[in-house]
Amino acid sequence: MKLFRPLRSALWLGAVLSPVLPRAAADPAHPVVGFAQTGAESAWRTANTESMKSEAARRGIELKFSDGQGKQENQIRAVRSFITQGVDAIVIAPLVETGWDPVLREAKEAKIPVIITDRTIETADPDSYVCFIGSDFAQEGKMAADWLAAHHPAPGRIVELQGTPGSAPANERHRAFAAALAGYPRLQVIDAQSGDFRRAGGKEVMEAMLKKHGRDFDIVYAHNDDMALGAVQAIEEAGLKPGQDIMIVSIDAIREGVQAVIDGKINCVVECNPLFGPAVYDTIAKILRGEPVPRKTFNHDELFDATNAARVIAQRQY
Ligand code: GYE
Repeated sequence: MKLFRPLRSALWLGAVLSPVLPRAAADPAHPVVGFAQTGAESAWRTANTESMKSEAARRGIELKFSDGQGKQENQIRAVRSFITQGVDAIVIAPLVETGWDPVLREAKEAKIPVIITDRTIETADPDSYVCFIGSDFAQEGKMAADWLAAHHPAPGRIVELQGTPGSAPANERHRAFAAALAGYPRLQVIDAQSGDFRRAGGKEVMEAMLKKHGRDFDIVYAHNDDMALGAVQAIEEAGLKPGQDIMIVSIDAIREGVQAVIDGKINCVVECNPLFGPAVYDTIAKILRGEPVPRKTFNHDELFDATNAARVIAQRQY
């Protein structure tokens, strides 16, 4: 099995035509694109922003970028301003799953196609956006649980560091992990709290968990590497050995996460690839040419532990 495969090997589900007809003025190769980003909470997010910006520059695409600073209302305001400015396409990385319908309706009325990237949404009108490009968070949660079951033979007590409440990755990574764990009754989640996908959040929550539970847990499941790296700090400051006294599994596989696996401080990272700038702009070009696009494109994500982390670190692009 090849251990690192680029984004090209994405999985496509179904094909759709844009529910709105592209406007005649749009140049499919050089469109004006508005991108409403969630914020800058993690290294994953920084890599995602960089992929969107650098690929736009490389292709001569005018990108209007908005950093939502972790607030949905900022993102909604940005989308409204993209509509007013008459961009050719709008890309949203939605902070949370719900609450998008009114602004999506406005984009549809303005005949501007919307691409949802990174995080999925719940909507009453499936035609309110054209397609989704991102990772399969349920699959990632299941991979984390299956890895733990295979590598933690004794009964295990887990603390779960959750992502931003209401966000698709926090919801799905929690749900799928819990569902998979039901098949491994010796592994049990004893407590869970959100660290908001931030390193400082992961550290604070882990300090509180160590104070509350002492040595009564021996596994940490973190919804992202930044929180896991924050937890590593808290565990070390408590005089314990992360990766040994407490097994740590997390998601993203940023370079620092993979390095922590090599250093033995994190035991396993499940990959979540943020580099989908090229896929997003290819998709926009197709939409603007009136061609069908896949309704959902999932990145192919790998898993790295002590058996393969050293082999892949040099190729990590984020
Ligand atoms: O895992 C986390 C980030 O939505 C997949 O958001 C993304 C998540 C990613 O802050 O690090």
